[in-house]
Amino acid sequence: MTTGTWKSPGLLAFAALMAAGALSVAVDPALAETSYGQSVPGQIGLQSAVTEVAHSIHSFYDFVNIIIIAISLFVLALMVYVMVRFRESKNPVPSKTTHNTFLEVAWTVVPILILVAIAIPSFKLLMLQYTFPKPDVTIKAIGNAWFWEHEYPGNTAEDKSFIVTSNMLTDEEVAEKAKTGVPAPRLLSVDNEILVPVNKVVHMLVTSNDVIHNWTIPSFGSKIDAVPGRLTATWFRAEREGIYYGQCSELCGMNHAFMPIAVRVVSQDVYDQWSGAMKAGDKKKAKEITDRVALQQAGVKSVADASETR
Ligand SMILES: [Cu+2]
Repeated sequence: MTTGTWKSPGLLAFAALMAAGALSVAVDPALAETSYGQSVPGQIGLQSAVTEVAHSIHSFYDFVNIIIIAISLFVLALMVYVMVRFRESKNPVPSKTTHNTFLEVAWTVVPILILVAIAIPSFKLLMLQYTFPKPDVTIKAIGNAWFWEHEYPGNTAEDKSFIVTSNMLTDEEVAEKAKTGVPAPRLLSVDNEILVPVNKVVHMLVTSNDVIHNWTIPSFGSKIDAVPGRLTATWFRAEREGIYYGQCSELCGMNHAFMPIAVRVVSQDVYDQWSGAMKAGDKKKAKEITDRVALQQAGVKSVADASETR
């Protein structure tokens, strides 16, 4: 390998990386707003956070990124220095030095300190994810090949349990739903969304009926395996109303890519109406409530209004 050929492409690639980094800082605020709950074309970075855990994941991600960039720049500077300072024409007789106690101690201790600096916030984040606050709502998510069921357990004879079965919308169904004015992203929208109240602690108990799936909502910072015969759990307290999408995140088979999860965060009042209708077995009314709140959250007053803006 000759020095002349690889140095410049390396620097070019680095410059491109830096340019990409600068771009990500300058993301359009409108784009950031729509990236709640799903990714959007042209987006760089993570989906917007709406829970304490997701906010912490984002800060940790940013913190580690700063360390990574600092180390990369430091190593690059050292390499450039060595290449210039010790090039053959300037330094024809290389030094035979093999040991330097100060340097050897430094390059052992400094990485240890960096790892400790990363480990402390990392363990804090793990503690936050696995310390479950008292639940307001508990839901059991069941993975199936290839759709999700969500069971809302009841406590008494009147407080009946109910199950929401969510299948992905086909392209035709997406086109049909878009006519109502409700945004229906392809491969993410489902026929029956689950509703949860805003600013309330939700425990999601997760299991599977067949193979290993994974229950994930990026904006909640939730990701947990759904293992047959076992119960795993995650929790979230969504601080913003809206629709939040996720996808099965464990390679589970043929239709792995086609079993999305859609969680709609609504006011306590709407949640009570919806769960009341579901408990009473009135799926039609529950669907009407979901459609109405979906239109409101999409900023559409009525179907007529939606076709006007189109
Ligand atoms: Cu799956």
